[in-house]
Amino acid sequence: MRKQFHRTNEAPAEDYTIPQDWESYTEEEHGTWNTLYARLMDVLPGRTDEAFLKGLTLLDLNKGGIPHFERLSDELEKRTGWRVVAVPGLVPDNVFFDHLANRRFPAGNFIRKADQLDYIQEPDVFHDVFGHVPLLANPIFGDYMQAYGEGGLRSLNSGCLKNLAALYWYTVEFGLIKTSEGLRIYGAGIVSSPAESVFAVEVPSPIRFLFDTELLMRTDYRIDDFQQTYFVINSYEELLERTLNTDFGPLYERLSGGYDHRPEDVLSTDEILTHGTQSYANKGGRFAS
Ligand code: HBI
Ligand code: FE
Repeated sequence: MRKQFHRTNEAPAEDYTIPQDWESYTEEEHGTWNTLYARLMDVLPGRTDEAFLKGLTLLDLNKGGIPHFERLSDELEKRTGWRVVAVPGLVPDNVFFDHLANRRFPAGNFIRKADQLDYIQEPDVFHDVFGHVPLLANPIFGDYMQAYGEGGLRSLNSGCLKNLAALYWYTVEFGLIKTSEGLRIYGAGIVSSPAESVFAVEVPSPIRFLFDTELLMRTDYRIDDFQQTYFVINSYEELLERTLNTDFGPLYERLSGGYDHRPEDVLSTDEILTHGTQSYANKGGRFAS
């Protein structure tokens, strides 16, 4: 049995890293990875960005079973300098930012139980590795993730961490990208969910805004259901440039440190790709009878 570090009183290492302990994954746990992988591959082609699919293949994440972090990291490091380190679950913000700023992606080493394939509270190895790691093989996206970590470290005492968390949420986790082939997914929270992968690009319910750093950082989000709002970038270059060129000092002064824009609100000045009927959320979402 895998040790559940976060359920013990054991003191964590300062950087919260633990051994992945790859040898102790059971056949059933590798099977869970394979089941989730196969379900996603039924829906992702044609809905997710090519850069994501390219990363999956480049890094051999399609070879079956839970990846070995050291071997995966050696491959990834050759391309963009990123490595994957194992952590027991969510880590404190300062620790998380420090890892990203140093091109280490912290990934949960445990995998969800076979009877909870669709909903998990803490990011597991499938979400973290399948969802996040392929795009770290993309040089521009890799730079964006490092810049986010550096921005996070600089913002620790700003009182605006909620706003910065929204930036991560609406890009790294739930971002959409416009391509010559149409709207595509790149956010890890979407690509690791078969149902939201269809919802995010095809269903008329959610609003899809063009990327706007300030609006995005003012916008609240839900963590327990499909998003009511997505933000769409034109390219990873745009995402990186806009983030690097934003002066967060004055921005934080304008933001209240909280959210003053609800995800379902559409302002007349906003640049909108689809207005969103909100029919899904209005019917009660995931909890509809
Ligand atoms: N820890 N392991 C892990 N993974 C995350 O995505 C994560 C975290 N700690 C903090 C955190 N995310 C967020 O608060 C950041 O987006 C700000
Ligand atoms: Fe994530």
